[in-house]
Amino acid sequence: MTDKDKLIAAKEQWAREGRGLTGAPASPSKRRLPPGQRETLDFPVLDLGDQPNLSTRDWSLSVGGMVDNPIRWDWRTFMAQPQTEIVTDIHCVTTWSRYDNTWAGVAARHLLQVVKPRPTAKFLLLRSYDGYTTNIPMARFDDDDVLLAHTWQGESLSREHGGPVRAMVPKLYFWKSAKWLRHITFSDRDTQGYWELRGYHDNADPWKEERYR
Ligand SMILES: Nc1nc2c(c(=O)[nH]1)N[C@H]1C(S)=C(S)[C@@H](COP(=O)(O)O)O[C@H]1N2
Ligand SMILES: [Mo]
Repeated sequence: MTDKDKLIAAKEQWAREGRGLTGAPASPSKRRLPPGQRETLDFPVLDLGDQPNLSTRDWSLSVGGMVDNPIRWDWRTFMAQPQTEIVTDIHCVTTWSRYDNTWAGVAARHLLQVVKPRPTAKFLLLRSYDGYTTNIPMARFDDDDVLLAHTWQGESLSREHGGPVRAMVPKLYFWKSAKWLRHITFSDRDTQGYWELRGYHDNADPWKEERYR
């Protein structure tokens, strides 16, 4: 097995064992830290081991499925959209949390205004340039802190952290925040993504400890 296969196998095993699950409520003195999490000051890199090397010229985002106005944005068009800045805490299912990350990019709510999902569209599937996929309920994507981010802490998002553009869905575990974002499909049906097919939760709310199914 390669290192990458070993890491994936280990994470599948943790999902089966329910690793990280405490069942405990968040302690009131640590309201900021969801149950079973601990704060880290560095910014670990986690992915499937294949980090696409995309210049902004190679990158584009397409959005389709149950929307009235499908789009394909190249870098220039993406950057011409209204820009938003947010500060978020990151909560990774592997139990690290990182506070106060400043992100800049295009708000999910702006994207929704542009593509106009049909009322029947209740689920999103995000697809990335490394083949990664993850599903997000519409109700969680349609939030004022969800961003398609190109900047972290004032710097262009690095390749290892998902540049040129990644999703940032602060209220869900970090695996929902797809790096190297390529495509979003809206659907009336929930299609599981890479980790969801391997035992991770469809909703992924850290405050409810929705780590695994
Ligand atoms: N495209 C892509 N996005 C991804 C992943 C991946 O393998 N590929 N891994 C996810 C997981 S499991 C985590 S914890 C975070 C890690 O993001 P980071 O490397 O910036 O810390 O990215 C998520 N987004
Ligand atoms: Mo993860």
